[in-house]
Amino acid sequence: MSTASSAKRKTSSGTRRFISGVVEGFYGRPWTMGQRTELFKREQKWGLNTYLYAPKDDYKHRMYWRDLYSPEEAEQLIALISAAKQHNVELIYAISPGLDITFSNPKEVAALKRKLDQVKEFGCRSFSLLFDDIETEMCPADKEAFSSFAHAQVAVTNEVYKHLEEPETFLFCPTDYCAAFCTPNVTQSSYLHTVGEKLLPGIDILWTGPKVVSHKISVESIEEVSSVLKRAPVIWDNIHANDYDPQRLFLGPYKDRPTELIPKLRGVLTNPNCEFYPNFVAIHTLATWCKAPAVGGSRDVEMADEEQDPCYSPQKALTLALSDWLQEFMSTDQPGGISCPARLKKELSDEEPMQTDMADNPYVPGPGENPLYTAEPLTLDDLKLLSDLFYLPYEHGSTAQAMLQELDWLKSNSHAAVSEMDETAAWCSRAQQFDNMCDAVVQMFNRLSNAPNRNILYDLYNYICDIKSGVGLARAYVKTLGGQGQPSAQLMNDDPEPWGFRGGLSGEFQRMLPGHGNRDLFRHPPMTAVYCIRPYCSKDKTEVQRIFEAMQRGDGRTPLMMQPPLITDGLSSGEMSPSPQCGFVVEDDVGMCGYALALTDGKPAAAMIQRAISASLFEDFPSVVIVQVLPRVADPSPAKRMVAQLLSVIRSSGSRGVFCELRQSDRRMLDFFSKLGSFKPVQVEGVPDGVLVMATSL
Ligand code: GDL
Repeated sequence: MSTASSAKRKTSSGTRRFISGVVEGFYGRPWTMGQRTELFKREQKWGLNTYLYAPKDDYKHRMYWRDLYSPEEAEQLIALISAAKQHNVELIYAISPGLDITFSNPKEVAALKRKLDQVKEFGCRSFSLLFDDIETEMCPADKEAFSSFAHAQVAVTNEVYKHLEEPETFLFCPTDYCAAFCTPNVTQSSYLHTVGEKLLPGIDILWTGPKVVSHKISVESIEEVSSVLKRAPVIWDNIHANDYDPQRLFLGPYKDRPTELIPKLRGVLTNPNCEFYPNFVAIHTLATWCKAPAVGGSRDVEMADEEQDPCYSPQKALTLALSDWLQEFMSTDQPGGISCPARLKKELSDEEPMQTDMADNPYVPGPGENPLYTAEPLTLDDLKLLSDLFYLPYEHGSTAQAMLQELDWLKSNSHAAVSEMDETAAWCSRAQQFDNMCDAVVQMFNRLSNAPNRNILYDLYNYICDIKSGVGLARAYVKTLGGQGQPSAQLMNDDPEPWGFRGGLSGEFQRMLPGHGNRDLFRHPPMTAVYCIRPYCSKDKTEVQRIFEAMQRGDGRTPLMMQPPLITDGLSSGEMSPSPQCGFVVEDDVGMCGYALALTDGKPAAAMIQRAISASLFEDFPSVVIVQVLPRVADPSPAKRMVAQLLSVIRSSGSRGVFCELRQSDRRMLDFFSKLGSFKPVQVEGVPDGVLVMATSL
């Protein structure tokens, strides 16, 4: 970097200011100019300083990047740039030419310069070139001109940067913008090395962390990438981005980025939810994080989270954000200008309401007439609950987690609902608590939908409706388990209303694929050991047999010959093969450690051991499954995943149900199937003593 430009990049105190703020970088409907202006106000108020303009689906940002802005568009952009300035926010204009640019064609580079020159004329001084989410194969012309894709991008970026006279802020987004995209890894990525070495030092580089949506960003990972890039990166943080799933919204606090990172980064920009208004928490908590004092500096005792981070507590930052958000929910002075009933205005403010006919002459119900509808005000607890239900991509909030745990317990202990007195009382009391939690969600929904600020409500509406109906189904199910509800009401109805089941073709596809739901946050918390689940093949016969025999020996107390035979023994011993696609094995770093095999039609296996089992079992549950996992696998997740995959294959084969036979001495597998929740014990004639049958409908 030249001395002149390096001086330019410093503030009066001699250090470059930490870039902090928002990147509008998601797919889908871009924010409106009004929302962006509102964003600048908030950023200024909360101490954030940057806005990166990069809406993926804005025509002229990406797909039609060469096209100049029309006079009307120019007017809007000029107003936006000046609004940012007014609020002391640096607007960085980004362009994404990577879909179709030919890097080696001077006309293309000229088009890029022309477009950025136009935006410069609008008053913009900060720019960015983005090469994320593009095809990595170069066209023949570029292959001839450049030794690699990185060389092509760097050459064009450096040229544009110089053409714009080395702007103080100029950002580059690489195609390999997270560790997961680097081949073979960050330190050995030739793409990143070229970028680090060849990109002019005045250009900063965007980085999303270990993954596109990074669960955690560690100091070590940033030190690693900084040494390759030869500069501290600007984090493009997708922690609150929700453009990849229409059912998710993230209202949890900025989290799992230690504040120790701050001095090691050039900045942080959050790319949040597509819906503008629900981003209050995402941006507010990021602002709190950015204000965390440097380690060694004066500690903010209020914000400290002794266990995690001495300078920042996500929980406290969340409470601060939600308290401020509550004010905004109650505000009738709304950005976007939707008016609310004069009566509400009067209730909410000391000021006189606007003079309208209604305000002059309000309707007062007479005796015997309906009283006026009154809405209960929204509370901070409502917002805490809302945030817990829509928390973060890798974590549910504490109440959501507690609800899942309770439902799981109620389900797996449903036998207690109708057994001994003490057990029943305990079950009913937990069922009541669960019902209360569900009721809190419904009450929150009611108070939210009555809140005066309709803009926030409308952005939240689909999500809160969805959770309300999900909770309603769970609530009805628990009532059914406790013998209070009508099983046929909503859940087990043959012809339920469309809200009685999760809809959508995409969901249906997912349910048909093996592994559906295997990233469930509740059932599958991140594991420490690495397991590989793969389809069974005939070569696996011997290993499966070995595991079977090891498990048969079991505790060593009951000799092999004394153990009652199971219908599935032929599958485990290799005498029978599983039905097509009905076998999975799991391996850890030692080798094969478990298997799950099934027959879509269990009758031949029963016949093989001359088991005269009642025909009604096969009518309801034609298929049979066996699962075995060596005791060294303490984590139940791999077995659960194999079962989930098997059930999905069996269901696709058209089977109505599956059963398994378990030896009563096999406590582990009994426990495993009981905890799964879906398998229930069934009484079957013709089963030897010491064998239990559990089954599930599909
Ligand atoms: C991405 C895209 C971003 C998108 C996000 C979440 C970057 C650099 N690019 O990969 O536009 O919103 O994932 O889906 O993050």
